[in-house]
Amino acid sequence: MEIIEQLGSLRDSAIERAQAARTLEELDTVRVEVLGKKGSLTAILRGLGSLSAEERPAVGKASNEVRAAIEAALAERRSLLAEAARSERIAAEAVDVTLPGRTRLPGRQHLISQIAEEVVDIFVGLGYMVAEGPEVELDHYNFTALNHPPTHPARSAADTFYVRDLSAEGAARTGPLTDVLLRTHTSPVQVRTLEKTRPPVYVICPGRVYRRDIADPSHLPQFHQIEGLAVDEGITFGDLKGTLDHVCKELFGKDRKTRFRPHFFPFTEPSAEVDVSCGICAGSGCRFCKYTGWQEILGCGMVDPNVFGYVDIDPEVHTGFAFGMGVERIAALRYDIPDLRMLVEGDMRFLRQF
Ligand code: 2NM
Repeated sequence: MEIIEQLGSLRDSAIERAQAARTLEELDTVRVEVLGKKGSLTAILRGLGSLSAEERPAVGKASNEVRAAIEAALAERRSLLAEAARSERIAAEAVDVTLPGRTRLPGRQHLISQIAEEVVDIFVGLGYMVAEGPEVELDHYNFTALNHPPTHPARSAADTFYVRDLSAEGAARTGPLTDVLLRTHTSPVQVRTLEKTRPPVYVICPGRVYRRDIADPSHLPQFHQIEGLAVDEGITFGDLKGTLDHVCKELFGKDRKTRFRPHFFPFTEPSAEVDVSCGICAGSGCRFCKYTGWQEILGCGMVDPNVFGYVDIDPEVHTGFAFGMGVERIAALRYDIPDLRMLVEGDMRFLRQF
């Protein structure tokens, strides 16, 4: 009987296709094409209606057997492919718990910020206020009001970064292009403070400053300073010495001594540089202090009466002392850092030591 033969070859080809399917998707395509509503088995069964009553039972039985055989082949292949897909997924998701983990270093404050904060905290402990001001500054606050004569070498374009205003108003402006600059110290913040606050004034000014230097082991064109100022009735050089000696002992240790050497600054008179006894040899001389027993750490002096004149303070009533220190320099002395450039290179192998 022709239809029985058709069913047999359909079964054989369907089973062969099922066994050849490489994925569950391919297998499902086989199922739909054979057993689905528009499938090839379904098409043959539709022809059943035209058979005689004698033929029908045998053909019906045969078609049920064919369907069962194809479904069995599909199920067998399906469980095989499902198991293979599962093993593949497990292999892909496998975690080797014996691999070393990725270390993530915690973030930290930069050494310069740590030291600046420490110095500021010492002065806050003495009752000083903290003041900040612009890094782009006027010549008036950076030099003139700080008693720098018009010809002072620090005012030259070789030492100071001058700022040109490239806007339309700036281009339209007449007059010298030398009145806006990047501040070379934080003293202008103190002048601004004296301009808007009457004594007594006790103020500490940390901040970034700029000088036109080539970076080398002891210079950076951008660095950090902390300057301080005390203005009150009856402030003396003794107050200056006592304050700075205390600060040096807080910063470097109680066993340290200080000495004040005469110096010159335009904004103070008299002026001095302060040395602290060497922390390595305690003053007997070693290579760290270049065999002097001392390390220079800051500059200071009594505020020049000319500076008071610019901010309308009567030097017969008020006197004051001021000082300034470089934060990078303090860091270098304290941790024996041989080259200030190491502080700005961002190499974590260096920075994470602190
Ligand atoms: C220094 C050394 C000596 C200083 C002076 C003033 C001001 F504003 F009062 F005139 N501020 N800072 C000063 C004095 C700074 O740095 C080495």
